[in-house]
Amino acid sequence: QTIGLATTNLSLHAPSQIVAAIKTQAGDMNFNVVISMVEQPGLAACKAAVNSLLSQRVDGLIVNIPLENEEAQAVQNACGNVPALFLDVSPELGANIIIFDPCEGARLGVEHLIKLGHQRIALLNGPLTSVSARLRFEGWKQTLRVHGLEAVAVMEGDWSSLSGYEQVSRLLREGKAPGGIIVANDQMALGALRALAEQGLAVPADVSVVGYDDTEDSACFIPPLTTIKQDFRNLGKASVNRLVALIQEPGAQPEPQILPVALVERKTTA
Ligand code: IPT
Repeated sequence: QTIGLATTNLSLHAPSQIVAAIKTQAGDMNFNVVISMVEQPGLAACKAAVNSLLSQRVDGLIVNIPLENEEAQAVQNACGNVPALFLDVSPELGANIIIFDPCEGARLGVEHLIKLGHQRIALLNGPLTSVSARLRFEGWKQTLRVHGLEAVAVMEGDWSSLSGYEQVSRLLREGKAPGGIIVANDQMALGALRALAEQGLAVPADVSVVGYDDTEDSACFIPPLTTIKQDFRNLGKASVNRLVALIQEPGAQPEPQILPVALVERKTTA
């Protein structure tokens, strides 16, 4: 049997590691995986990807594309009787979803810096068109508020390391070096580390940096990155197991499944 996997841009580290994990688990369960990658954001491209998978007669679909609730609903409808599982949607979506806990991930990063004594904290968002980027941003702001703080700067990148480099370079050129920067993913944190190094700022002595994802390379950044771990292997296992169960029992009640995240303390915070 075959699993259809519709995915966002695979040149990004997290989605490619998610696909790898899904492929491994599917192989272990004797399922094929066919992949369709969208190059454009938005519903039209996602629907085209899903339709191309459906036309290949897949038995179930995993969708790792950021979708608003109405968009996910439309994709779900397009799937008809073929079960679909969503990985990048709001926890409020009433469908089959598996996501990492965004509130917990955001809280862990902010509280880690606050415990180290930081008060001047800057935020580097992912693209706010992405529901996951918005949920992380909301979680950061809420945790800061609980501690009587507000971000000293808010930036927005596009998940790429280059965007992280550009955003943090600009902030530093304006002479606004914060005590800590919380970044929405490890790739942008990589760019942030380069920007800080170029401006002669030491990490973590002058500025602390917290990433998000814990992708395979993050332990080899200079310095090794402190980050929020989303266990992509675990996501791969959970999503294939869940989809296979849905294929075998299509009538099951839709359920949100929230996976835990964890702070991984390395060398970019002090
Ligand atoms: C999310 C990653 O955290 C982020 O780094 C980026 O790669 C993004 O995906 C791409 O859409 S993980 C996702 C399952 C919310």
